[in-house]
Amino acid sequence: MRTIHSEKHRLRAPQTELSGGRLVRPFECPERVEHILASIAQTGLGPVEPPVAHGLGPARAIHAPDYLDFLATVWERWTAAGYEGEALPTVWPSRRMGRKGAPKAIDGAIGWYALAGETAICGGTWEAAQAAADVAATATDIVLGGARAAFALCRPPGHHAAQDMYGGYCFINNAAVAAQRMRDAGAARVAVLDVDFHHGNGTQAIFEDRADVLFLSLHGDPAHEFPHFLGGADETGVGAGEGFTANYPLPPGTGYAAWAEALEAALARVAAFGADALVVSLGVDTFKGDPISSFRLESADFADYGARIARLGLPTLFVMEGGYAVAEIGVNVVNVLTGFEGA
Ligand code: OKP
Ligand code: ZN
Repeated sequence: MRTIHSEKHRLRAPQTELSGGRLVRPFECPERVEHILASIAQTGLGPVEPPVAHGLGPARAIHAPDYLDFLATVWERWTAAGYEGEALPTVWPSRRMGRKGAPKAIDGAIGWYALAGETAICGGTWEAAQAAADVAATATDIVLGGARAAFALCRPPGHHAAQDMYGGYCFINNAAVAAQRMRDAGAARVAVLDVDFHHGNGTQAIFEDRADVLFLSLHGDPAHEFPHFLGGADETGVGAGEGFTANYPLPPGTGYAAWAEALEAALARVAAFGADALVVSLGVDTFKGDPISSFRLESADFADYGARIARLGLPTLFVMEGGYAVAEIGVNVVNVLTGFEGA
């Protein structure tokens, strides 16, 4: 399997994450990618290639223009305001404040576009996010060109980013870029299967009112876990998209037997939908050793579920999302990909 990867991910190197009332070193860190590359090399998964630059077209196909303008300028505006720390929101258009639209001041604008407050923006974030979208678009084209599968080693991740919201470490929704690109290239029906521990709220928001993209997510129940405000089993799609969103919230402590049962239900939905292609939002924070998650998958389970996904027989793009047990992230990711290839 070919992997697409950009060294520009290193430009996203924030020093801070707001966690439990402290500023800590971010869980979503550059070394994650180095461990994945080492495991790819060690197992001989296949070549690792740089992306083709696509400009902003693929991101514009799913994100609002004002949001992309905000991402392009937020760091400059933050530093111009005289702030010395990394950019974090402190105020939001919350439930009792009905303003529609970003205010002028950067303090207000950042709260307008943030869906959560843990994710610090630093210089280089925008360039890295654009490179991750290029990675997704380039790997999509490999699958559209007839490959059985490809791996988009995106960083920063994307599945929490909505049309005009960033957060949960995500800025451009790389999986949504891929799914939309498949549609635009003529795939009539695309399924996005999100196996990251966290609900893919951004991907759901982008596609919830559409019948051409089926979104499915297995995740920690939002009653207990981030992103807290989306991901319930009762969310099944909106308007023309009714019936094309499927959530499988699972309780804290879920192990592989229960997780795999939910996966089989989701895979049956993908097959019934008649998808022409599959995008997998691949987060390995379901691992038992993950520092911010609560599922209990073992490394061997990742290979098992990679094989189960392969049995759909669909052209498949894997898009990297989360996974914060850094020492094991490479083995867990590559186990999914080799499990898929060996099926
Ligand atoms: C990004 B991705 C846990 C707080 C969680 C944010 C998690 C973002 C996950 N106490 N904070 O889906 O892996
Ligand atoms: Zn996650």
